Amino acid sequence: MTFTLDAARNIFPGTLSADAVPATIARFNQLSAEDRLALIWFAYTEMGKTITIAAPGAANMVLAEGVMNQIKQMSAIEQTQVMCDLTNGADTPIGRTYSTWSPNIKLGFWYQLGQWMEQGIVAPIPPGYKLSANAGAVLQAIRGLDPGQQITVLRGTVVDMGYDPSKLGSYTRVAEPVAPPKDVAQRTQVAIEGVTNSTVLAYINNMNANDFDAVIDLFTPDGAMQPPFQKPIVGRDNVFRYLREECQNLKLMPERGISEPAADGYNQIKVTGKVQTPWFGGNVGMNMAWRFLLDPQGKIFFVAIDLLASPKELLNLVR
Ligand code: 45D
Repeated sequence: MTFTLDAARNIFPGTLSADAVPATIARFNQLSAEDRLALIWFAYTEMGKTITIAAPGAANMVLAEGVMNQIKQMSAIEQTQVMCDLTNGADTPIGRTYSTWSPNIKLGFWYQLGQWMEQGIVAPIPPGYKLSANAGAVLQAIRGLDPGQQITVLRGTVVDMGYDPSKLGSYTRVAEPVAPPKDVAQRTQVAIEGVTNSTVLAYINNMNANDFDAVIDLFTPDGAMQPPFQKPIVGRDNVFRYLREECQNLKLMPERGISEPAADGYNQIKVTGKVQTPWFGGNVGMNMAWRFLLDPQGKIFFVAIDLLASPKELLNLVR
């Protein structure tokens, strides 16, 4: 084994990812809880005018139902307190439950609360609430992002809420059930301009079919996957769990790429294209890159998935 994970992470270093996303989330996290809630509300309702969000699947909602019903029964003041506590990462029973949920369950929970806030079932953001100057500036920064970056910021804020799961001790993770992979007859095959590598094509096609057993077979035992703005997830067991928890029903639409030999018989392949999330379907195409490092046997030692800084980056295939 010659490549280290650190070396692998640096393949195609000229790839420009959307740094505005973590920068905006960091600014957001400096704000008061009230400002954060109001800001998300404004950002979410503004976005909702141009891009529609899909209702979460029933499977997600069932898993959050207990907490949602508890909140429904509270007074308006208590409801506001729960939302502020979640935003502050407070150590409360609801904050602890929330932190065991997968991102999709967290998003489904907020989706439902948002609807209830609109309907007056849950305490709304006080009418006429004025954002602080800093919060206004963060909202303005979000307005300036492309839609793919906007939804990534929103998702990031939701995922970060609740009690810190690393302080929970041992706990059971709660994620939506994994649906069986698509029937062979329903599957699609992509073509990528400039890339015919069978591992890369199988990766994309099996991801699109939710066939995570087949996807994980493409990895080396110590293989790693680095999602956008995250540290690598290392080893088959961890990657497999991530695939089952967070990667159902994505649509990967690669467009073009480049394949070149790396040291010691490895191959590095960069592919760019669009990705759709089931939450927004065809309404939002995120500009993405995949940077693969394949071992001499053609197994995936490393793949980074990057959200790109701009559509121009889709054409950046230099080393
Ligand atoms: O606080 O190849 C209110 C991987 C106000 C796998 C609210 C991938 C109060 C490998 C409005 C109620 C996964 C890495 C809040 C590929 C308040 C691979 C509610 C990439 C919070 C390609 C807010 C996949 C709400 C990618 C309801 C890039 C917000 C997937 C909802 C990206 C926001 C998916 C939603 C993204 C955001 C999904 C639903 C970015 C969803 C974003």
